[in-house]
Amino acid sequence: MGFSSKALVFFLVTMMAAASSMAATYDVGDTKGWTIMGDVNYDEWASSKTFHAGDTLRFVYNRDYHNVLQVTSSDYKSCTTTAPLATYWTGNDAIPIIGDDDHFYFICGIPGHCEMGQKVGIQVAAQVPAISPPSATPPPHSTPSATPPPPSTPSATPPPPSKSSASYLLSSSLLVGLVGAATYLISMY
Ligand SMILES: [Cu+2]
Repeated sequence: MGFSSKALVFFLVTMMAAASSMAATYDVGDTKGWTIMGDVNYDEWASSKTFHAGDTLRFVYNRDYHNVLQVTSSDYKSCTTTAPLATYWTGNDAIPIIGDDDHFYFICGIPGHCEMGQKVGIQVAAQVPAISPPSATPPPHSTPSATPPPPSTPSATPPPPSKSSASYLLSSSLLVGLVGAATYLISMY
């Protein structure tokens, strides 16, 4: 059991590290997309996700009716469309999230849309807690993982245990043999 639980922990840690390093793509508004229809609450949508640097935000919309402006925090709040940091208008904009522990703000530049709620603020999670364990720990981890092998070798001992029980049987039969021999020798006298 010791081995399997250790193996399970190792497996989970590996999977978590792999998962945390895996980039994700988030469709803004999910299936509803980037729109003023359906009263989509983009704040709610954003707060339901955890964004990491390396992930991708995808805005899917009808380019005839909407666009995407990346704006400052204050322009996001005031729905100011005149000084965007970046502008996207393809109708299927994949925007890579770069920088961790940061905020990114997007609004629709079509008059009135931002005011109607077509705006989303993205908080990128700090990588320190998420990534420093995987990246910084790997060295320590790889060392511990070098240590696990020894445990895994002892755990390869499960077979040995069965052998040790066999050797126990062996030694006990040997003991019986010795006792028998001793008895024989004693009887010789
Ligand atoms: Cu719009």
